[in-house]
Amino acid sequence: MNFAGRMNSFILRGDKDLYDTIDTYHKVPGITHLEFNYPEHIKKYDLEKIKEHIGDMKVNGVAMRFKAPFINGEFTNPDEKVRREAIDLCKEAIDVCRELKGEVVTVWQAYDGFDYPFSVNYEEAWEKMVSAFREICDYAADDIKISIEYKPYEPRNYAMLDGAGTTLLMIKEVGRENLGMTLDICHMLMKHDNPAMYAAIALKQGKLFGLHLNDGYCAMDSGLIFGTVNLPQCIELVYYLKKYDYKGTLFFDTFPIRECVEAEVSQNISMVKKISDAIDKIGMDEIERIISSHDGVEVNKLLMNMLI
Ligand SMILES: [Mn+2]
Repeated sequence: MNFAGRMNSFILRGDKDLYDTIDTYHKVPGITHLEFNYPEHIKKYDLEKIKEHIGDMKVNGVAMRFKAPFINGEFTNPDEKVRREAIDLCKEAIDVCRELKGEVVTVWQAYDGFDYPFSVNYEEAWEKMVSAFREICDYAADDIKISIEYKPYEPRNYAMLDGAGTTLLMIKEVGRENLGMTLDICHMLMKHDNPAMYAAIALKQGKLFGLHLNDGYCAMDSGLIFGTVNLPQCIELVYYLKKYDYKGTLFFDTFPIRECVEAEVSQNISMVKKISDAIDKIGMDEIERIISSHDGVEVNKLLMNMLI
């Protein structure tokens, strides 16, 4: 399995910069890939020096972090000049992703949303997103994937791409092979989207381009250790990853603020592996049989067997 940890888990603690963080991830057992925020982790640093520190580690990709000039929207910004800057920033991220030998640019549109009724022309905003994604996907051509990470709200009260269904609709309308979806469990829980259900649908369509593993209590983007709150749903998600033999990188989008970061990352890896082992012990065929029984009691027995 491929695993990546979050750079900011170390950087935001204040005692490590990006280079130290890369060096530290080299030493965390199980971590195979690195993932960078753009422009956040790249512009302040030297790209050649970053590559030196990456060494023999693999890079999964680059994730867009839109800040100050985009607070009124990225691809839906009413100011065409700002909208253009957002698209160009994605193209820069694609260049950096290529340079670092990454595979996917993740796009979280923090500000393409709204706060007040009557403050956005929804049809026009939708069209602006479709055309922006087409341009970005065409620039990425066939060597880089573009993956939409939806989040239902925060920092806006409403996001335009607010759920898995809306995101899949956007992907379908854009109609580009290299456009897919990144599912973040906390974001899904905030929307009341069941992680396994949309992972299964996206996997079936070949559109699951990224996974952000974490856990939480639904109301906020909690960023807790995978499987610590909604364990049955997390087990169900891993079952579908195994069913479709998912080969992508599992990125832990968690926020160890009080915990030892290395220990927290290791615990996430250990949780995924333990769940995977528990599934193997029962067997995929047996789980499939229980699913097809549509029997809540049988399902509960399955969970109990997994936990013993
Ligand atoms: Mn995420």
